[in-house]
Amino acid sequence: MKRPLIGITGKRRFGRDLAGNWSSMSDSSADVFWVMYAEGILSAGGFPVFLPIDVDPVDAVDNLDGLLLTGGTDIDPKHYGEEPEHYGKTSATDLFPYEPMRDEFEFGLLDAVGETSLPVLGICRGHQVINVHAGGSLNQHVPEHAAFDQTITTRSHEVFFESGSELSRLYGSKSEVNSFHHQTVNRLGEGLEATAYAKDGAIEGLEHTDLPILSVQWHPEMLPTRPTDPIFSWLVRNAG
Ligand SMILES: [Mn+2]
Repeated sequence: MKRPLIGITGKRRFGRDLAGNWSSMSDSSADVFWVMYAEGILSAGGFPVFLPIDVDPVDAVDNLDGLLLTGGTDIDPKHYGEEPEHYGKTSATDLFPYEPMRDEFEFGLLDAVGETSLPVLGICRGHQVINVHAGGSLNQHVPEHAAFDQTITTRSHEVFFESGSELSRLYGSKSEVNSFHHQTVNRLGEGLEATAYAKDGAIEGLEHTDLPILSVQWHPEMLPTRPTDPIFSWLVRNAG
C-alpha cells in the first residue's frame, strides 16, 4: 500500500557523541530521531521518513507529502531579532543549547514549503519554529510553566481550544496535556492564529489562516493516546 511520505526532523550528532563508537568515526555524522514521532505517523497511516539534516530542503519538500517538525532545543533568538536572555546564566537553561544547523535546515524546509499546500505539523520546538519563521518571537524563559520533573505521560495542565478552530475540531473544547517547554510563543507570526491556550495564557496551539499548517506546544507523541491522537491523522489525511 502506498502511504503518504511524512518527513521527520532530527538533530545532528557525531560519532564522538555516541557511546560505544570507535575513534575513527569521531567526526562522522549521525543524525538522531525520536522514534515516537514515527510511531504516531505509522499509526495514522503515513510512512515516516527521517530527514538527514543536510539534505537540500527544496529537494526534501519536493519528495514528501507532509512534514513533521519535532521537539528539540531552543532556537537561536537572533532569528527573531533578540539577544540570548538566559543562555549561560543557569545550568537548567543550558540544557537547551542552540543548534545552528538545525535552525537553518528547518527554516529552509519552511521556506521550501512556502505557499504550497504541503501540510506541516509542528510539535514543541516545531511549534516555535513555525512561529519564528513567520516573523513571530518567543518568550525565552518561562520556567514557571515547565514540568520537566514530571514523567512524559503526565498531563500537567489543561489547554483550551478556540471554538471553530481546527484544533477544536480535533480535540473538542479542552484537553489535558504534558508540558516540557521552558519557552513560549510571544509575538504571533504573520498568517498564524493562536487557537489553544493554557490557563496562564501560554499559547499552546497555532494554525495558519490559509495553509495546512498546524502546531502544538505539548507532546502528543509521548502520551499513551498516541496511536489514536487526531493530530497525526490530521497530518496524514492532509498529505494523502
Ligand atoms: Mn505547556
